[in-house]
Formats: sequence, structure tokens, C-alpha cells
Amino acid sequence: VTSQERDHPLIWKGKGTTRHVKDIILGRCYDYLLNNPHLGRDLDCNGIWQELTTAIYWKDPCKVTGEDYQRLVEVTHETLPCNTSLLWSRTNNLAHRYTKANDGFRTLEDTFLGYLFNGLTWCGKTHSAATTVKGMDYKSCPAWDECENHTMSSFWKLASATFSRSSCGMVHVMLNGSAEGDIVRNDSIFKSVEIPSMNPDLVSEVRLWLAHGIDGTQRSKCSSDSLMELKGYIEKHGLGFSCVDNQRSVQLLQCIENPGAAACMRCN
Ligand code: NGD
Repeated sequence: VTSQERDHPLIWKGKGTTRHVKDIILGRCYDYLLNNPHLGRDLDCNGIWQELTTAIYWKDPCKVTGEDYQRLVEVTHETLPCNTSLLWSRTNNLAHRYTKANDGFRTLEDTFLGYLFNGLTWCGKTHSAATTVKGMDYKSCPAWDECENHTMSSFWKLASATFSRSSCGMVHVMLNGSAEGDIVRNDSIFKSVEIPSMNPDLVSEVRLWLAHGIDGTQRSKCSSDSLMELKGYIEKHGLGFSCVDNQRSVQLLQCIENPGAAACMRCN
């Protein structure tokens, strides 16, 4: 760390760009291509990194829009098989454990683009000490709520919209029926981006899976008013709706960590 870097003030509230972000993205890229030969193209991992640098290097991280990531989305394009998409809201951990256990489902983070960036922090910076060649800010990045055209939220909004737009058949959504507050926030990406991006001609139905704490805590059920409201919202977008409380295969996954819970003892 040079003295100039040390002196660079923390201008944003969030943590800085993930250390070794380039190596991580390149490693994930080669790993994904190795495990997904169906992509069947001569994908250039360095080229993908270059697209990210074009989108954000030397830019104000509060002035990055979806448009800036358009090329990145294009070069990582993948066709999604119908009936496999799993969206989630407030169930990050459980949804991803589920797709690891069940090959028939994929979240955005299991697709190429989502896999490359999941869990990372990144942002550009407008100025740099003359001796360092870094277009990214490793010290601090804006927090999600710090600005509108946020370097990471713009990315996830575009990635989520693209994933939803290319989804077909039955689309599943894992929601948290035990979390406090709204079952889905109005400004959640699921509600504000993913539902409006689905194509009613391609999507036969949106099926909600309402997961509850294995101890039986239920704040929202499929019959709750908040779910009825969500049903109306989904139908207004021309999409079919269904809802399942405690879908059994999701519950069985929760049972791995709680085999003694009452809900896990049934044998049917
Ligand atoms: O206001 C926020 C905020 N909103 C979203 N997130 C936020 N973080 C803040 N500090 N402040 C980030 O998005 C945060 O990392 C959350 O863990 C994550 C998801 O937010 P959540 O649980 O409220 O659900 P959303 O409906 O907004 O978005 C979930 C859907 C799902 O289908 C994902 O494939 O949108 C896609 N996604 C969105 C945002 C981030 C994925 C990611 C990701 N992999 O990091």
C-alpha cells in the first residue's frame, strides 16, 4: 500500500472493492466454462473482465446505469431451459442450498453472469494517485441506499431483468414466510424488476414457495392478505399465480439442520 493510497479518504459508506477481484472473476469464469461445456462457445474470460472495466473504471460509482453493463450481459448470454428458474427474495441462503441439492432448478447466481459476480463488491473511482493504475476503489464503495445509479444495484437489476425475461414455463420463487416486515418490499428486485420483466407469452405460471422457519414460526401464509395482494400484482402483469406453504422438498432441506423438529418427523 503506497502512502498515496493510505491517504485516499473513505468517501463511501460501504466496504471497498473485493481484494483480488480480477483473479476471482477470471477463476470463476474458467471454472464455470469447465463445468458447463454446454455453453459450447469459445468464451473469452479476459474479454469478459475487459467488459467490466469498460463499464466502471474511473467512473463515479453513483453514475453507473444498466446500459453500462449491457455488453457484459450480452457476452455472458446463456439459454435457460424452461421450468428451471428459481427467483428468491429474503431467502438468499436457503434458495442457493436448494439449487445445489436439486439439479432441476437454477437461481440467477447459478447462471454464468450471476456466478461470476455473486458475493463480490466492486466500484470505480474517478481519481487516482498518479503512481497507481487502479480504476477501482478498494477502500470504499457506496452502500446500496447511498445513491440511485449505484454501480452494483444497476448491475443486479439488469442481470435480474435479463434472467426473468429469458425464463419460460413455470417460474418458482422462494419467499420467507417467517421474516419480520413485508413479505416482499415494494422496492425489492423481485417485485420491482423481476415480475415486470417476465414475458406472459413464455411464462405459464409464477409459483411461490413460502418457506417458514422449521420451528413453525409463520408470519405470512399463502392465505394471508399480503399474499393476496401479491397475487393481484402478479396477475396484473398477465402472469398465472400459485402458492405453496412449506413445499416439502424445501422443508426437507431445512430438516438437515433440524432433524428433530416436529415437521421433520413425518414419514409420508
Ligand atoms: O436496499 C438494499 C438492498 N436491496 C437488495 N440488496 C440490498 N442490500 C442492501 N444493503 N440494501 C442486496 O440484494 C443484498 O445483497 C441482498 O442480499 C440481495 C437480495 O435482496 P432481497 O433478499 O431483499 O431480495 P430482492 O427481491 O431485492 O432480490 C432478490 C432477487 C433474486 O431473484 C436474485 O437472483 O434479485 C436477484 N438479486 C438481487 C440483488 C442481489 C441478486 C443479488 C445478488 N446475488 O447479490
